[in-house]
Amino acid sequence: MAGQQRYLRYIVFALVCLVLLLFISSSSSVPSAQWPTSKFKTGGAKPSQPATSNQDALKPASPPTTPNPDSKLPPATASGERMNATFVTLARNEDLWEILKSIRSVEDRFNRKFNYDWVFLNDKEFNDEFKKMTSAIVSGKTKYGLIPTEHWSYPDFIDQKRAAAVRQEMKEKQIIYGDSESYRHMCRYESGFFFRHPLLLDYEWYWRVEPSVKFFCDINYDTFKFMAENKKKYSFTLSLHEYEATIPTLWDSVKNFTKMYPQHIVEGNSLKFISDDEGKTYNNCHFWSNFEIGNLNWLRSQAYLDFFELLDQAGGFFYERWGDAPVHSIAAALMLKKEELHFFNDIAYYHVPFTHCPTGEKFRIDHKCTCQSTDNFDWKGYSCTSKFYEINGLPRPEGYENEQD
Ligand SMILES: Nc1nc2c(ncn2[C@@H]2O[C@H](COP(=O)(O)OP(=O)(O)OP(=O)(O)O)[C@@H](O)[C@H]2O)c(=O)[nH]1
Ligand SMILES: [Mg+2]
Repeated sequence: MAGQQRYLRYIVFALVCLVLLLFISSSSSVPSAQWPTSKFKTGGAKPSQPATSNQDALKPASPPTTPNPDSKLPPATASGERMNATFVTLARNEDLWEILKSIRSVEDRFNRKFNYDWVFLNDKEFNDEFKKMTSAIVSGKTKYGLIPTEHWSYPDFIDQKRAAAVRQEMKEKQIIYGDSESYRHMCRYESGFFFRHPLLLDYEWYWRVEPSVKFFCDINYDTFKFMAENKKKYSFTLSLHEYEATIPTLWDSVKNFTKMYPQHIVEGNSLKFISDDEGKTYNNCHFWSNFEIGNLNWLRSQAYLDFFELLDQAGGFFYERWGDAPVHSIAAALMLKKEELHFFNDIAYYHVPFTHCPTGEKFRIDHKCTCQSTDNFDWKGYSCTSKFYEINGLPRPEGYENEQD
């Protein structure tokens, strides 16, 4: 009996020792404040896989396959002066989650280095969640503006019954947004009012951003400064042909404008971009306005205001479905000099369903692009970018043939 008890004591003692040993060995491999430091500084590629065991975590990080020399990485915040510029977004509260994706993309590729402000505009008050979430990820100041009712409602001279009948007709014809009232207010607002909002009066330059857009390449210079230094007033990344059924009489109004205000039509303009017969008809080419970097003072100029006023009086925002893209584009083509327009080939961009992905692999590698050249819309038949190259005598980039239809 005594022998058995001694035997049991030995077993208990051995078990306690084993548990103690196990405890000591596991606590010694809990990571302390002294993580192994990699030979490669931040900015260099990290090991592609997380360590699979505590043992692995203690090994020095394996060398990255494509080290990025620190000198090639843009600084977190670019030095130098800033332009008087802001991002601007028109959005509804329910656009929050899609606009956050767009902002993240803009910040990652550009604005984290420059910290420009962001103005949000809405026909209803922005709610607290919208303000909280957007201001959390914009690196500059955020401002939230309510659109005055007069800028987002029917002017007196519009026959609302006629407008409703048009919407019904367009619905039957299945014209995209043809039956939408809010879409029409949006197009009219973007055409004639956003640049007059009190929050925008403080700025000279704007960059328009919509929900659900993507930017695919690093932008390592100040695009606003580029615009100013190169005397640019309006810019684009994608261009295409407008859906004719939405603008049947737009060109008639444009012709009336050129007759009434010949002084606003500048010499050396880009008429050839928008008309193939010296102004008789519109070829439907326009810059896609969901992306724009432009000069607010130009939009606030008498020439542009006269243009908008004449179009507004013609009623086409409600009796047809004129978009702000052809309106801005026609104005830019007629009232700016050719050299004042800029194609931002280096801003790789997506808005459903089109992509601008810069032609040429070297550029895409150097700028860490994530877009696929086969998705590039520039040289496809429905784009107008070839025409822009043609009228400006620009040579098309090498390899464009492989990106045609
Ligand atoms: N506040 C407000 N913003 C709007 C309204 N309708 C559209 N917007 C905004 O106006 C811009 C253009 O609207 P979209 O719906 O994107 O129009 P679109 O680009 O022609 O069409 P999508 O292909 O749907 O993107 C976006 O920034 C929208 O968030 C509206 O009724 N109120
Ligand atoms: Mg959109």
